[in-house]
Amino acid sequence: MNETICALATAPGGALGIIRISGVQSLEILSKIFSKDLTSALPNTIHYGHIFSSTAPAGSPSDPEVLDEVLVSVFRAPHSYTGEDSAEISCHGSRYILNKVLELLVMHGCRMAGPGEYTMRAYLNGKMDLTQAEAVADLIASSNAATHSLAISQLRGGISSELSHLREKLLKLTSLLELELDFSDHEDLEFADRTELSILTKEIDKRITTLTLSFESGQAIKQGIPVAIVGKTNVGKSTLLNRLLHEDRAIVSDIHGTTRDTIEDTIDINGITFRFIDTAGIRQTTDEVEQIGINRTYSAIEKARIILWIVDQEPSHEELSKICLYAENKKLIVIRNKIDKSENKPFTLVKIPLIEISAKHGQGVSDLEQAIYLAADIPDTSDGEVIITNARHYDALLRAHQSMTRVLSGLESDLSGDLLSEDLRDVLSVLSEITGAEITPNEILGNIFTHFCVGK
Ligand SMILES: Nc1nc2c(ncn2[C@@H]2O[C@H](COP(=O)(O)OP(=O)(O)OP(=O)(O)O)[C@@H](O)[C@H]2O)c(=O)[nH]1
Ligand SMILES: [Mg+2]
Repeated sequence: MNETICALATAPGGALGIIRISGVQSLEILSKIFSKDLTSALPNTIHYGHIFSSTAPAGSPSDPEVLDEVLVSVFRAPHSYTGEDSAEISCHGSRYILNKVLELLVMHGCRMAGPGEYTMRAYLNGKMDLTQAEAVADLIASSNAATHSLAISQLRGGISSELSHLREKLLKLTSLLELELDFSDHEDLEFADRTELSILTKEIDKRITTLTLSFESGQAIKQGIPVAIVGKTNVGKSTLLNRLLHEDRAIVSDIHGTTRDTIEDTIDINGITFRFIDTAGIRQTTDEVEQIGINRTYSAIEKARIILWIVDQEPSHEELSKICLYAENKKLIVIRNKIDKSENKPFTLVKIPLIEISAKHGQGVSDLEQAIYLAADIPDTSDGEVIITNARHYDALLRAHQSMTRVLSGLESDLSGDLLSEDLRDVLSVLSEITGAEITPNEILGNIFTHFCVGK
């Protein structure tokens, strides 16, 4: 933390490159290679000047030792990203220039920053908590509206404030229990009765459980929601995949059993990434390779969140019950394909959404996309709903839930208050672990920040 660090913050290849410096000596070191003395520069100011490649900057801008014309933004502690004195040099994007500037900074006393070191300093200097620091990495990695919205809401303290509400309630519960412990020999004092404590415990645990359950949606949003396209051979599964992707990704033919292996690709619908998996058509076969493909169809069904079951005629009673069996606990959409063919007769289904399309010619496909989007059932973060996307948070919340379950059964079996408050203290400490409010071991910090890019 005492060292001044530097790194390239932008990806190579652009017209400009930004080099970040942070630490007590930032402005002193920078002044040694810049045409102006910045040691007393005001906070949040921008300075135009030159970077000199020689150690002793000589006078005029036309000096042959000028390396680049740059803009330097100056930030002062504590009002900077890291909370330290820092600067950003906007250079021209040449690899040579950027490497040379970094070399000069290191020569004058900077150290090259490790991955995520700026954000780690921001956390250690109290500029943000751990969940917000993690959100920075998610924000940089966000690739669509949904992942962006999750990262922004976490960065703006969505999870932190949710956890602080929980913390308040837990403290209330702990204090009620401890009151009982401290004054249990005063018979004339009245304490909150245990039913009341159970109600409060259940309320807290319910919230924790909702958060842990949201992890599945969080993961799905981050990795793309898996959608399996299944059905008998030749019903048009691959044609639909190609239609959704707007490209000839899978081989289409009127030979039954064309698709042997699963084929996967992603598209965004209304800002959410869906991972479509085209599968081998299901039928009885003696072909060994085809059978392997069909087995893969079943495992794709298992992993999917949404199942698009395609038919090109009314499914038999037997097929329908098979469909319902496989789609148990999943969102199911039955698709009647090839509506452009006159021999393909309409039918209705009870309680199962049915969409009619022509994968070949495009009719009904945008309705299908909307149905898929709705089936994803993604909670809306814009109205403050918190979704857990991080495995570290999920793991901690699961532990919190386990402790709360122990508290609840302890309350119901009249366990003594001191044993109960021990579990409650565990929950409080788990919540602090998520936000990093308690001292976080270096190993965990290392784990979190190594996944960052250098320069952030
Ligand atoms: N008329 C019409 N033909 C279609 C439509 N969709 C698919 N087809 C045709 O149906 C045949 C089978 O299409 P595929 O997409 O290969 O079917 P599949 O379900 O992937 O078949 P398998 O991979 O063998 O399981 C092809 O000849 C397609 O051109 C449609 O909407 N209308
Ligand atoms: Mg196919």
